[in-house]
Amino acid sequence: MRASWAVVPAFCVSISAAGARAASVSAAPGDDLQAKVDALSPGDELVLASGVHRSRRISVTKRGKPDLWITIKGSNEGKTTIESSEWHLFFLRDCRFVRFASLEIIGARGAPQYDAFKFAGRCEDVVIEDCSIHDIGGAAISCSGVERVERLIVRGCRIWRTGGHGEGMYLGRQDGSGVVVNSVFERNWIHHTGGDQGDGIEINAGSVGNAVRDNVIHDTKFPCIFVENVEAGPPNIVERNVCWGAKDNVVQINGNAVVRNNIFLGPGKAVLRLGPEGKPRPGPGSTVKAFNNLLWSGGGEPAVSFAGDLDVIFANNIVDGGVTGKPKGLLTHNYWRLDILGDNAVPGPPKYDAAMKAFYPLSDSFADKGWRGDPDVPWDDFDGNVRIGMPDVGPYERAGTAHAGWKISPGLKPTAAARRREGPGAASQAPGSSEGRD
Ligand SMILES: [Ca+2]
Ligand SMILES: [Ca+2]
Repeated sequence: MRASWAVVPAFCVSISAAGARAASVSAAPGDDLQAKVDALSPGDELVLASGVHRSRRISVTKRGKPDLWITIKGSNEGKTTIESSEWHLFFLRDCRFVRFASLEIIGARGAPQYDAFKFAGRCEDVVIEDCSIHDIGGAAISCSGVERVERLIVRGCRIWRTGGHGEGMYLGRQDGSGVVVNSVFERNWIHHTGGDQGDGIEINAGSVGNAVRDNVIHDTKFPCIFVENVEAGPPNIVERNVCWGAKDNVVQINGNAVVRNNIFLGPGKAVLRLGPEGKPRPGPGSTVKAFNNLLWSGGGEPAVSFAGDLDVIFANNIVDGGVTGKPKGLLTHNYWRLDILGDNAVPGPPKYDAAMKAFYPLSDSFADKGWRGDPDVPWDDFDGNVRIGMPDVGPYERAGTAHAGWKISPGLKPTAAARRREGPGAASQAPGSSEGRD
């Protein structure tokens, strides 16, 4: 039975496993959200009722505990929208163990440049999930003014029509003086970013040890994924993403990263750029490993562009398009459509239906033609399936003549577990997708 908000107790107290009092508090449209957030203690959750809340900046400086997270979320009884009228809706400073979920965030008409989630100081263990962020005056997630952010997870979010500099996510300071590390950005759908730059996900200098995986990113201005970091440290892992369409390079990786099992498609300046534009400045940990990617430009335009001074290990990739620049490093077991660099693992044209974004090979010509000479060569494929025998060349491990995995389309990429539950071809559920405002 669905209870109306009038009869739901506004304050329910329960005793957590740790023995602390944890409360669930609700907020109705018109309530003072800052006051509600200020009153939260470790373990508490604030549930915003469905409807449109209008708010100025909400400062979040709360610290939960490992077993007592603080949660701020929308009601599951309908869409909860927060319309922001001021710079930076959620301003997170020095917070820990805080989770945001199931919120739609939009900018008020005529609001100035602002970000939906703006981080400052030192934040750890923050989760933002299943949110829909669009028509805002700045970035959706901005860490441009932080000292250090660690273990940030952004998952299952749809982000579109950003403004200002326009990044979907801007992670770390440009000059490396503030970093985002050991964080995960997964299963997001980022598209039609706006503003004057509009990168999809941008990881800046000194930000290392992050995972960017299973995202669907398309129709951006600057690259869909831009890893600017060239510094040493645990590499940034970019895997199982599908990206298409940028007014710049579709994906640009400047250094110290493992890029594997991705499907990157034109149009764009180059589909994958390895190394900085302009004068290369490789740092001490700059090697880029690119394994089992599909790079498709659709013609003679560059599918891959090498900066030259950057060390690469480039194997098991399908390069369906042109090549610019001269690589430095090891290139082996790749398929080259036009210009052959090193060996060519597979003769003849690839057999897949590019017009339908269906790149599962229609023949077994790529099967077992790959290389396993590096520990970062993937053991799974784009769909999350285990690779059998030698890795196949490209993002898919062929198992049978028909593709049983997710069909590439705008929307959230479903998890392998969800696909198994729902069967092949199951439509992905995207937050905010019911609006049809693409
Ligand atoms: Ca940018
Ligand atoms: Ca195989």
